[in-house]
Amino acid sequence: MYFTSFLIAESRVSPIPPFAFDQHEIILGVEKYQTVLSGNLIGNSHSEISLTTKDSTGHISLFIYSFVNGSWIKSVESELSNDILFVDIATIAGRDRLIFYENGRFSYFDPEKQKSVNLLSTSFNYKGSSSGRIPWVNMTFDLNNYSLDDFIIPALDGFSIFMQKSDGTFTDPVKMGPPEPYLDGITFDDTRTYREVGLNPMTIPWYLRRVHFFDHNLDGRKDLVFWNEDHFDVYIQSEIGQFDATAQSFSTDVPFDLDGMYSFVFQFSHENTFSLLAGLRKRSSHTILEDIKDMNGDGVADLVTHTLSGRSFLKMKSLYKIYYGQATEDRIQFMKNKGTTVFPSGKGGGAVIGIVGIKVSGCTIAVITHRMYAGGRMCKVFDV
Ligand SMILES: [Ca+2]
Ligand SMILES: [Ca+2]
Ligand SMILES: [Ca+2]
Repeated sequence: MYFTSFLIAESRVSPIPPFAFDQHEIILGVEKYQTVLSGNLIGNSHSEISLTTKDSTGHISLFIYSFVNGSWIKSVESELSNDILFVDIATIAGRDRLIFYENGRFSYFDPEKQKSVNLLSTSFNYKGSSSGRIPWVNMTFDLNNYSLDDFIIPALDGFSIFMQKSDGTFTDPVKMGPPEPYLDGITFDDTRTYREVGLNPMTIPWYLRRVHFFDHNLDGRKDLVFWNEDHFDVYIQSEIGQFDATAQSFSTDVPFDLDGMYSFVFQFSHENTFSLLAGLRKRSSHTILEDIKDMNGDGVADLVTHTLSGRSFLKMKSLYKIYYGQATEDRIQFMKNKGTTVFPSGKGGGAVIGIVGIKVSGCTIAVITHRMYAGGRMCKVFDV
């Protein structure tokens, strides 16, 4: 039936022109360290391309390329502070801005004034390298859907949330969420504890995997939710777009061992790396809280777990379970007897990139994206 639907839909689609895209080339120079990001930085009808470079003497420069009269031209060239540690693009007061972090403060670059403007100060304990390239580190998300990006800054003992006001300034931070649970853990290929490794461009996305974001109390506004050992802490979003400073808690009978895919790497620190890769060990199985999002399109968030089982770290089997969120009078419940299973075939479960729920021709399907050993990607599709 679905195949027939696709055929009907296909017959109504206008033919795609053979060359739907123009190809352009931008020469970005020869600096060894280059970071490219895109956004609507100038405020016209096209997005721009920003290039942040660092030369061999540590000088940091910013270039913005704009699309003008059919070609890309360099529209901004400016020196930036040499103390910048990482960059990002965020929506500040209605405009995309290149933002950067240095010396305990976030700033953005104003292309009209050709200078940096302070955004907020924070005692964020960044442990990334200050030499080499300038990484892209994203800690900005529009949490209340006001089209203004807010900051979630992780720390060892929770998260600091800075909400953006309409004038582009930020509220005082609200601290929320439990401490990072693996601070004394060691990954199987390291000798340092996670506490010693600290917050850097690789681990910051790991920390942020512990932030769950869905409408728990069914009032139409998404809430911030954290797994805290054996229950969830939820910080409810108010009708003015702020989050309660005090958490409510709720529990679930859905079984999982770990929260966030990153936590998987701390489960093997006592094992020999060669045995782990070659599979010369007992079979292990871990079930991870993968995500909480609406998978079947009914507007109620669903809880997705990912079980990885096997002997070799490289050949683990994946098993996804989707537990449908049940709307009660005033909140969502996740129950272990209300679910479905998605089993992607093939080995290398660790190569699974993610699972999303999308609607196609009125049906909702789960799409699992795999990273293939040849370097490409493939998707597998399941009805849910
Ligand atoms: Ca916001
Ligand atoms: Ca809510
Ligand atoms: Ca749902």
